[in-house]
Amino acid sequence: MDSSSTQFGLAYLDADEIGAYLETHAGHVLGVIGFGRSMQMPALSCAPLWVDIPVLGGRDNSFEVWTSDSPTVRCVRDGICGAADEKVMFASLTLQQHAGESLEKLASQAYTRIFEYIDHFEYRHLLRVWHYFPQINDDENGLERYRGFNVGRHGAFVANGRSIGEEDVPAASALGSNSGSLTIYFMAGKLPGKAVENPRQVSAYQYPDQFGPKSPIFVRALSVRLGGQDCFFISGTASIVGFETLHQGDSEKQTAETLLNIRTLLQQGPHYDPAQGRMLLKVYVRHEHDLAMVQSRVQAEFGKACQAVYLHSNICRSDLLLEIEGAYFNDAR
Ligand code: 3EB
Repeated sequence: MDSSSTQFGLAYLDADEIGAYLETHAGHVLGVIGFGRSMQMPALSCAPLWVDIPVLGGRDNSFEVWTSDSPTVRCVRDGICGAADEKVMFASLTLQQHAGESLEKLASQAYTRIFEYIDHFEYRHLLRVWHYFPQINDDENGLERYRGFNVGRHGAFVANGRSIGEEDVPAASALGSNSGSLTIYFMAGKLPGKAVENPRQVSAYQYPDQFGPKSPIFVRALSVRLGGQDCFFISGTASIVGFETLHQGDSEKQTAETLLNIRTLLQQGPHYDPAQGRMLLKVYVRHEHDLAMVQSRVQAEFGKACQAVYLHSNICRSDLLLEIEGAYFNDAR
């Protein structure tokens, strides 16, 4: 494949594939994120981003690579490095949490910087955001860290005059890492995407306050046309119906419920066709011993053509045993 045939989209790659892939797609790369054990990376236009979450299934690491069908340009400002084509930008930031500083404050600072960055380059619409930070379920100043994170994110949306509703809220994931600080990467568009909610679930930004003083801000999925394809970004999806966790302590039932939620979301999306397109999943399991069961159910649901990466990670509610995020690309139209 030469770079002129690069598609817009995503690949999950092994360590022995990444070098050649980046060469083939030189000039078209939007972003590269490594999971698992860090290793020497080929030269990239931004420093390599590592997330300390172990990769399951016998691999040491895995690479998430976003590419564009068009040439990309580097965008650097205020410590945020990214790349953009004419429609979307992809960038990341890592914030250190210093002693005496709350995750809430860090989350608020991170989002304020993201808003400034995307506004400056005029890709004002957040489409997809990934968040990783350690001790996600631990207490910090009397509040679970994930809930503190939500307070900070919410505060930044309000302080920056961003509306909280279907308009301009991104699809997202928030997972625990083993070390590091707050790591966020994101995709933003010149034009907004179309939010897709799950009729089986209350919108996350309308969660009642039993899940924290401020609700999370993400939509369940987002559909956007990029690179001549319909792209469907599925947020981290778990065994939640309404706003409650179902099947506490039962990973098999949680897996079935999660897959039903994803199936439901795909049915809301405008252009899902199981016989066409490409499906990629990141599957986060809290307990390694659930891997084989989850793998077989995911394969039964999506078939072998679906590319899935399995990661060992804490989920943002302590009673959730797994969470699955996805991206589906269809160029049939
Ligand atoms: C949930 O449905 C599970 O806080 O950005 C999934 C995706 C979840 C994104 C976020 C949280 C987030 O509430 C948790």
